[in-house]
Amino acid sequence: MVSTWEDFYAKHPPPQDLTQNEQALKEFTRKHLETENKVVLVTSGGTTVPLEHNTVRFVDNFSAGTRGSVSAEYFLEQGYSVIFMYRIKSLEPFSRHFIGQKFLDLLKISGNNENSVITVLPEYTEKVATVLRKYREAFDKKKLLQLTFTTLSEYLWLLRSACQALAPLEDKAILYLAAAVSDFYIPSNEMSVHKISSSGPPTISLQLVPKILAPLVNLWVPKAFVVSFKLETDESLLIPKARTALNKYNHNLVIANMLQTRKQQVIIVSKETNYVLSLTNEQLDNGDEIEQLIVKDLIEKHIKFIRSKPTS
Ligand code: PAZ
Repeated sequence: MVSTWEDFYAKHPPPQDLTQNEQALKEFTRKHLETENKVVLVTSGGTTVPLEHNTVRFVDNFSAGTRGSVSAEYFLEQGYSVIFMYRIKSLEPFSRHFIGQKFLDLLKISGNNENSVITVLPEYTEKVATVLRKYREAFDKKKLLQLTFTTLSEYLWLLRSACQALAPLEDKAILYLAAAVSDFYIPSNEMSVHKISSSGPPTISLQLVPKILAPLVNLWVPKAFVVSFKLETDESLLIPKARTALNKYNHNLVIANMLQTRKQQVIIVSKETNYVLSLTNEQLDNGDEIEQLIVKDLIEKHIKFIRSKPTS
């Protein structure tokens, strides 16, 4: 059974930090509305689907948040302001360059136990400085707002609030929906309250998540430039499914990618055409990022989209 999106919101309470996030969204979009900046909402990382209210176990997915965090940096570089809505502990713009042990490998310690001095190794200083400058500029100029979600329900609540905040920007807003959002969930009223007992095999029944692109495109941000992503593992389904989504929701673009090759190749699917953006193996080895090509291509389309609208 598929419930409607209205049902979903009626049956799942808003996250506790929603009011605070809505305030931050309102301030951010008000400022950019006044200065007529272009703003992109980037969603990134995967949603979880809890199996219990007191959650011990949950269904998750593979997304690391690479697509979203890398794209956010390129949008900032192109002068866009960015609302980065991401799964807690997935990759974030700027800090993604220094995750895990890599971060410690950049540092040198000298002095003694009472008087330690920590510095960045000379061979890494330029890289750290470049990233740090961009990071400081984004935050000091208030061009980047980061908001988090973990569960599917938190994602859907925050997405709706972000759309409502972006709506006044009309065609100056891009929605770049790169998060890997679960297609299945357990409705709140069917979820076990406590940790599911392991005394026998549990029967877990998942339901389909209502398709949120429909209200998003038609009701929440009807004038924005909306880009969704389509991920498949069976190549023969990729383009047909991307095109079906485009025809069904009538938004601007679908970016289609295969799980195995997503860092090297994507297919841009619009109403008129579809074409490949890709990196050669050499470019990939050099550290080039496919998101740079995606964002460049998209911004050209967004500018044409804005120009095609009658000025009021
Ligand atoms: O986060 P990541 O870089 O590991 O993966 C990116 C991606 C494959 C999740 C994204 O490009 C995408 O296709 N998102 C939509 C997935 C879907 O719901 O079809």
